[in-house]
Amino acid sequence: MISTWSFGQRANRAAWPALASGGSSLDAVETACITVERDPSVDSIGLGGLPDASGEVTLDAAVMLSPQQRGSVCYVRNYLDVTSLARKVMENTPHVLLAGDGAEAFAHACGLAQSSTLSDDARAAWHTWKQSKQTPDQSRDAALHELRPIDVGGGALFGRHTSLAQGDDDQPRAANDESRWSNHDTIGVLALDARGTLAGACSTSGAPYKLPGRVGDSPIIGHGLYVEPDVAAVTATGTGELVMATCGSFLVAECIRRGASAAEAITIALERVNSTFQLSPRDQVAFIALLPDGATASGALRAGFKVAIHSSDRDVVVDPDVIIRDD
Ligand code: SD4
Repeated sequence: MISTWSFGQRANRAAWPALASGGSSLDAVETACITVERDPSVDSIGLGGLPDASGEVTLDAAVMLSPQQRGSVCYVRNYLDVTSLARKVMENTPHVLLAGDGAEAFAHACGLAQSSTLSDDARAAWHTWKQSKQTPDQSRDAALHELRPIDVGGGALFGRHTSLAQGDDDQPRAANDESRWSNHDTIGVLALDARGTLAGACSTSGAPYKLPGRVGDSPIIGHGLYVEPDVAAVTATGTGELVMATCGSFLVAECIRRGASAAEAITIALERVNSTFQLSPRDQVAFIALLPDGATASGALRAGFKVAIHSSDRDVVVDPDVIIRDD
C-alpha cells in the first residue's frame, strides 16, 4: 500500500491486516480512506475538513479498479462515507460520477447514514478565516490571485497571502516540514493484493474556503486518480486546478504505459504542471504510483510532501523520490 501524506500511515495500518490476510485491494483502499474520513484531526478530508467560503463542508471521492470499473462522487454535504459511496456508484450504477443532491439521494437509497461533516474545530477555523481573510488556499493563489476580492455572502473570499516561510501560526517552517502544506491534503491510497489486482481511492474536502460549488481533481477520473491494470495505479494531491490542467494521474499512467519508469513518468507530469503555470509560493502538486510488481514511486513540485508505504517488511513515512523545485 502507498498513501499520500503522513496520515496515510494510519490509513495503511487500518487496512493492512485484512490485505495481508488475502483481502482485496479494493477493500483495502476503502478502509484506508474511511479511517481518515472519520478522523476529525485531519482538516482536509471528511469530518474535520475545512468548509467552503459559505461555511459548508463539501466532500469529493473516487475509487478505481480499471477504466471500466470506476466511480466517484462530488459536492456531498450530508454524508461522511464518500469513498464508500463512490464505490457504490462504481458497483451499482451505470454511471461514473454523481454530484450534490443526486449523490445524496443515491446515498440515502443505499442506506448510508446521514452525518454532520463540519467539526467544531473546522467551524471555529472558518470563523477565524472570516475575520482575518488570511487563507492558505493554493487554488486561490494559483488561479485567482489576479482577481479582486469578491463577496460570496458574508465576506470577501480572497485575502492576503501567507508567506511560504511561515505557517498559519507564524512559526518558521523547514522546507521539508509537512506542516508547510497544512490545509491542503487529499488522502490518496493505492493497493496491490495477493491476486495482483491494483486498486486506488482518494477522498477530500477540497480547497479550504473555496467558492461554493468548486470541485477539484479528486473525483474526476484521470485527474485525481487513475488505475490501469497491468500498468499502474496513480493518484494526486495538492492544488486540484493544476492537476486538472494536465490530466495528471492519467498522464503519469500513460507515460508508464509508453515505457517510462514510474519516477520518470511522475517527473514528466510535474514538469508539465511547472511549465504550464506561473506557480505561486503556495502551490503544491504531488503524485504517488504503484506498479503491478509492487514497486512504488512518488514525486512533488516542492519539498514537504510525505508518502506512507506499507508492505510485508516496511511501514514507513518517507520523502518523495522526486522533487522538482527547490523553493
Ligand atoms: C482538490 N486536490 O480538491 C484536492 C485537495 C486540495 O489543496 O484542495 N488540495 O484540489
